[in-house]
Amino acid sequence: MSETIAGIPARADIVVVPARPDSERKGLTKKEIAADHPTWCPGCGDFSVLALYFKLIEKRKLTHEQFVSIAGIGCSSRFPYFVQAHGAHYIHGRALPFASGISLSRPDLHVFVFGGDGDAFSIGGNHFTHTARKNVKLTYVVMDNWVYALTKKQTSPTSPLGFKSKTDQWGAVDYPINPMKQAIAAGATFVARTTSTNPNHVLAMMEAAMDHDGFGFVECLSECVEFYEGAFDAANPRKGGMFKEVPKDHDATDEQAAYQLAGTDFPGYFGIFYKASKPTKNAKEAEIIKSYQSKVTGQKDWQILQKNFDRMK
Ligand SMILES: Cc1ncc(C[n+]2csc(CCOP(=O)(O)OP(=O)(O)O)c2C)c(N)n1
Ligand code: SF4
Ligand SMILES: [Mg+2]
Repeated sequence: MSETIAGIPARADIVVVPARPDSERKGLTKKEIAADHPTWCPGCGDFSVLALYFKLIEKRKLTHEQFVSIAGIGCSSRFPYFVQAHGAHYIHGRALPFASGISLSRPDLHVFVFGGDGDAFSIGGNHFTHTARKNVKLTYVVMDNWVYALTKKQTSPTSPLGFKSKTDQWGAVDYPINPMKQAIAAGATFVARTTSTNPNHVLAMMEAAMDHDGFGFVECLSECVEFYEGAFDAANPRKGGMFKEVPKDHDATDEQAAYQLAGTDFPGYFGIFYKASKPTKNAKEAEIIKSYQSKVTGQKDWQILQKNFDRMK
C-alpha cells in the first residue's frame, strides 16, 4: 500500500497506472479512437456528443489505460461501439451498476457512462437513484431525446404530455419526470444540463463532470431526427429558440436554488445547477480496505475470502 491516487490508497493486488500520462507519453487523438462509421441516422444529435467526447479525450491527453466508456442499450447506448478504446455495451438500464464496479475496483480510471432517457430513467431508474446517492465516482452523460428511439418511437419517461407514440396513440397521458430534479433529489453531487447543438457547452459540461470527485450527471438534450424531430427547437437559437445559461449569480452549492432552477419551464437553463463536495463511495471503501488490510498483513486474498465464507456458515 505505497501509492495513493487522488487520495485513495492503491490496492496491493492491482497494477496502478499513473492518473496523468508522463511527459513522454502522447495522449490519444480522435483519429486513433474514432470507429469507422457510427450507425446513427444522419442528423442525430448523438453525433455531436461523440465528437465532443473525442475532443475531451484528446484535450486531456488520455491514454487507453486511463479511461473506459460504458453504456446500456439504446441508440445513444451504442456509443462505446464507436469509440476504439476500452468499454462495454451492457444490459438495458444496467450500465451504472456495471460501471460502479469498475470505478470501485479501479479508482485510477476515468469511468464514463453514456445512455438514453429510457435506459437512465425507466428501466435503469433505480440504479440512477442508488448510484447517485452512493456518490460513486464516475461521469454519466444521458442523451435525452424524449423518446425510445432504438425500438422505434415509444413514450419515454421524459416525453412531454400529449406526445404521440406507438404506446400512446392519442398522446402521452403520464407526467414526465424532470431529470435534473431527480438527480438533485437522489443526492448526485454534480448536476449539469446541456444541449448537443451547443458543442462548446457540451465539452465544458463533460469536462467539469469528469473533474468532479463524485457522481457527475450531465443531461444532454440530443434530438432524434427520426422519431422526435424538432423536439428541442425552443432551446436552439438557430431554430428561433433560446439558449439561456445558468444565471451568473446562481450558487451551485445551494441545493434548494438548484432544485428551483431545475423547475423552470422548457427550454429552461443550461450549465452547472448543483455541485457539492462529499466523500465518495470509492474513498470510503478504500478506507475500510486500508484498515482491514493492516489487520491481515501477510495473508493472501483467497485466505481472507475463505475466512469470510467460513464466518457465514
Ligand atoms: C431488458 C430489456 N427490455 C427492453 C429492451 C428493449 N429496448 C431496447 S432500447 C429501449 C429503449 C431505448 O430508449 P433510450 O434509452 O431512450 O435510448 P434511445 O434509443 O432513445 O437513444 C428498449 C425499451 C431491451 N433491450 N432490454
Ligand atoms: S433513431 Fe433517432 S436516436 Fe436513433 S440514431 Fe436515428 S436519429 Fe438518432
Ligand atoms: Mg431516448
